[in-house]
Formats: sequence, C-alpha cells, structure tokens
Amino acid sequence: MFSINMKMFVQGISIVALTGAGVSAESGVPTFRGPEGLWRTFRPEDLATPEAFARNPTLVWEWYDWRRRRIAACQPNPAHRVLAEMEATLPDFILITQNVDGLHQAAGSRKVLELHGNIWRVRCTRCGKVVEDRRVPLPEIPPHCACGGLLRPDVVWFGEPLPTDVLQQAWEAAKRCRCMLIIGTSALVQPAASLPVIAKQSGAYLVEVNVADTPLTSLADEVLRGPAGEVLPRWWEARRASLSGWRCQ
Ligand code: BJW
Ligand code: ZN
Repeated sequence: MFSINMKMFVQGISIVALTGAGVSAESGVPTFRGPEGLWRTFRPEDLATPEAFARNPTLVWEWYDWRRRRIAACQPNPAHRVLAEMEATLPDFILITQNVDGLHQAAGSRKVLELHGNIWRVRCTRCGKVVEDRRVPLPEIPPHCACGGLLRPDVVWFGEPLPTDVLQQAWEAAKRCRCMLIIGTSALVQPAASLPVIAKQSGAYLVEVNVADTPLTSLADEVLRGPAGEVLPRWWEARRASLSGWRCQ
C-alpha cells in the first residue's frame, strides 16, 4: 500500500522517476538484457565501447543506423504519456532516463535528465560539436562532420563517464526526493543503478515497476509487477488527486 502521508506533501514532496529500456518495450524498442534483448544477439564489447568504435566505426554505425530506423517507427506508449502528465501536474517532478530513444520527449516530458545520451544526436570526434540528426537512414556511414572529423553517436558507452552536469543533477534529485519510481530497468548498469540506493538512504519511498525482479526489488517499498504501460497509469490514476495541487516549500 502506498504509504506516503499527506504531511509529506504539505512539506513539499519531490518525485523522481528513473526509467530504463523496459519503459519503451511496449513501444517496440528492444531492451538490452532479457529474452529478446539486444545483448542476446550482439556483444556490447563489439558495439558499445569506445574501443569498438575505434576498431570499426562502420560496423558500430551500421548497428546504430538500424536501431535509429527501428526507433523512428515507434511511438510513446501509455507509460511515457503518464510520466509526461506527472511532470505537468506535480510541482516538483524530475525524470531521469537511461534511454537514448527520445520517446519521453516525444510524449511531452520536458524535464528529462538523459544519463546515457541520445541516439538522435551526433558528436564530432575532432571538433566536439554536437548536433541533432534525425535522418533515417543516414546518407553516409560512417557520417562525417563539416570539419572532416568522424561523427559518433552522442551516447555513453561502457567505460565512458556520464555527462558530469547531468549526473550531478540526477545525484542531487535522488538525494532530495521523497519518492522514486524505478521503471523498466534491470538495475545492472552503474552509476544509474546506484541512484535508487542513494534515494533510499536519504529516506525516499521506492516504487519499482517491472515485469521481473531486479537487484533493487528487495529495497523497494512497493513493487508493481507488470508491463509499465498498464500498471503505471493505474498507479497514477489512483493517486493523482492526492498528489496534485500541493506546492513545494
Ligand atoms: C519491463 C518491460 C515492461 C521489460 N514494463 N518493465 C561498478 C560496478 C561494476 C561495474 C561498474 C561499476 N561502475 C561502472 C561500471 C562499469 C559499467 C557497468 O555498469 N557495467 C556493468 C554492466 C557491470 N558502467 C559504465 O561503464 C558507465 N560508465 C562509468 O561508470 O564511467 C565511469 C568513468 C568515470 C571517469 C572516466 C571514465 C569512466 C557507462 C554505462 C553506459 C551504458 N551504456 C548503455 C548503451 C547506451 C547507448 C545505446 O543505447 O546504445 O546504456 S548499455 C545499456 O544498459 C544502455 C542502457 O541505458 C543500460 C541499462 O539498461 P536498462 O535500461 O536497465 O535495460 P535492460 O535491458 O538491462 O533492462 C530492461 C528491464 O526492463 C528489465 O528489468 C525487464 O524486466 C524490464 N522490462 N519489459 C516494465 N513492458
Ligand atoms: Zn567537427
């Protein structure tokens, strides 16, 4: 049972949602781990590390171009939409995502901290310029910058640091929030998987939404077992009236 009481809201509650690939699964975006996950067919060390890109940028770009084409055909699902509604309704709501697909923004979310970058941006390995490029398929693989440098996807690969300012904001939100929704993540990838632990240590109420157990399940105060697009709208519907209308102090 949801046990955050009204006193907490009067004092000013902040809610943080941390999402992973599972939130986009019902939109048709493949997850990474799990029975039909990308890592069942592809090896992360061949495709999602800076070393893999240095070895074979064409192979890496072919994989990203294929994923971009798949994602371009996907629409936000009810879980994305309800998270956008939470942002519009709650005075202090932040969405932290590990996803690179941009579906939260497509659903209307604006306060989004992207921990692992965005597949619709490219970054020059020579001049560092970052630009949005939504062309599918890309006309040139691997693509190049106007400066002649090789472009890479503006995402975070294994062994690379997360964007400092984004991680800092996520860390602060985790420390200060009173409730964290952990949605569709296997919670295996660091440092993202530590954010709920930080929130819990700071006294937050944890709600996990997932079709399966994760290393965080035993830490959660409430576990919503099922597809995010079904269980999250129901959870929100039951709480919207009591959660909205309060202002943070
Ligand atoms: C549903 C559902 C439905 C399905 N409804 N639910 C400490 C300990 C050990 C290792 C490390 C450590 N610290 C760092 C590391 C190394 C590494 C790491 O964590 N490795 C572990 C895997 C062992 N971390 C890093 O390298 C990170 N960098 C870093 O720490 O840098 C430090 C540094 C500092 C200074 C200098 C240099 C370095 C970077 C991690 C980058 C991760 N990148 C990827 C690819 C992004 C780009 C791309 O998309 O191509 O990010 S990997 C992949 O995993 C992707 C995801 O964002 C991430 C997390 O996956 P996620 O979202 O959890 O998806 P799944 O598939 O795992 O889970 C889906 C879940 O949904 C499941 O639970 C399902 O049950 C559920 N589900 N359908 C609800 N309908
Ligand atoms: Zn350049």
